[in-house]
Amino acid sequence: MIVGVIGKPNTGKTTFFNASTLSHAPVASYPFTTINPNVGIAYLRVDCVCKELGVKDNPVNSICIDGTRLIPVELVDVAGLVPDAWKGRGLGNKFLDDLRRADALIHVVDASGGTDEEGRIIALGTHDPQFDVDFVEREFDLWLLQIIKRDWQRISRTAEAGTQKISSMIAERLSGLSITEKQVIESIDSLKLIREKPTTWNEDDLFNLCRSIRKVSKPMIIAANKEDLSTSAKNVERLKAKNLLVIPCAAEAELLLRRAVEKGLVEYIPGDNSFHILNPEKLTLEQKKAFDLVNDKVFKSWSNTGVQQIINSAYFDLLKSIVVYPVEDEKKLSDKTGHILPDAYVMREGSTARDLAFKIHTDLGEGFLYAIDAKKGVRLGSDHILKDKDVIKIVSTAKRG
Ligand SMILES: Nc1nc2c(ncn2[C@@H]2O[C@H](COP(=O)(O)OP(=O)(O)OP(=O)(O)O)[C@@H](O)[C@H]2O)c(=O)[nH]1
Ligand SMILES: [Mg+2]
Repeated sequence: MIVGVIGKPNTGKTTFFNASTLSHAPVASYPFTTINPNVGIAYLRVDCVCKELGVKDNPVNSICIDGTRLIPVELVDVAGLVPDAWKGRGLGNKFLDDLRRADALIHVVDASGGTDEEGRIIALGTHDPQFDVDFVEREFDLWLLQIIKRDWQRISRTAEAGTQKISSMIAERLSGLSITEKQVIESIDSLKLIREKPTTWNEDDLFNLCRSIRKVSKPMIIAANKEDLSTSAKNVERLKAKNLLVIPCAAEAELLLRRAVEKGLVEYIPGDNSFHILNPEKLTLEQKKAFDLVNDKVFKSWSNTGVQQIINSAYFDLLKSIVVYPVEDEKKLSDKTGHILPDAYVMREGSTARDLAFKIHTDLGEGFLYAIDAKKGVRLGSDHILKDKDVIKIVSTAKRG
């Protein structure tokens, strides 16, 4: 699973990316700072099972801080897009190509209304961020439409002649975009388009189809960024009234805190509702001012920076993920070398015990015999559907380690 960061230029996409992945990709107050995609590791924040099991863990693939588990997930930051990007304006549809692999999108908007639709700085509060939400979605839809329309006449006729299904031909054209035929069928049916008669689908039908495919295959959360600015609160309310999932954030504040943690200046776990300065007397005046500002404009007004909440929401609300803890010794809850609760895996809801085995290692999946639910001490079959916070041992004919 991978989540992409999308939006017009200069909204803070790279700042959001750097804050969540602790990367150092270039950030600047002008459009098109990012050209090539940045791929990095962000973390999901969850309550670790170590608490409920009453054990002291020592994770390998993830981090546990006092019962808060941070689990690595992939995030990709791409170039900004401008109206008509699908036709090649700005950096063209390169950004869309860079998002091919994304399973869900975080749409970073400038909630302060201080940048125009091309990302140029304008007076605060003068641009409507809802305009950006609409145009970015439309660009995505038009880009899909362009792909489907390339040889629409031919494929719609082929489908009507009965040689091949329209859903499979559309899915084929969108393959490599993490879009499945099932999602295409779901979209066709939801619009009540007649699958056997694609030549009767008009331009609007095709556009709506693309919109629907985008919605099911690339679910989106709106990150209403720059919450620290005075004009943002009003816009956040307006965005929330019109869109399904909106979470306000302050990417810059999160970045400042994460860097401060790196330097040992503050105690802060991403997603916390406050931060703690370790040695206030050692701060420079400038640092003190910056922390005061973050406290006032972010924590006091919004309770958190929103960045962690958005990443969690992308994985849990949009992608419906669960977290599973594989172990090799179901009694000690450890791996072979004695690490307690070594790994935490993020999986889609509905994943089975066998899926987990394959995720750990192909050999383990192929030699799968059964699994053990370490919490209950019971055997599970290959098709057993896993739950969030399951601790599982896989028993397989494959020898590991
Ligand atoms: N006030 C405020 N400014 C922010 C915040 N996040 C980012 N910015 C500023 O917004 C500007 C653009 O940031 P970038 O992260 O480069 O934006 P981008 O969306 O990646 O831009 P492109 O790569 O050009 O598309 C910079 O001046 C950032 O400092 C925030 O939370 N609050
Ligand atoms: Mg950027």
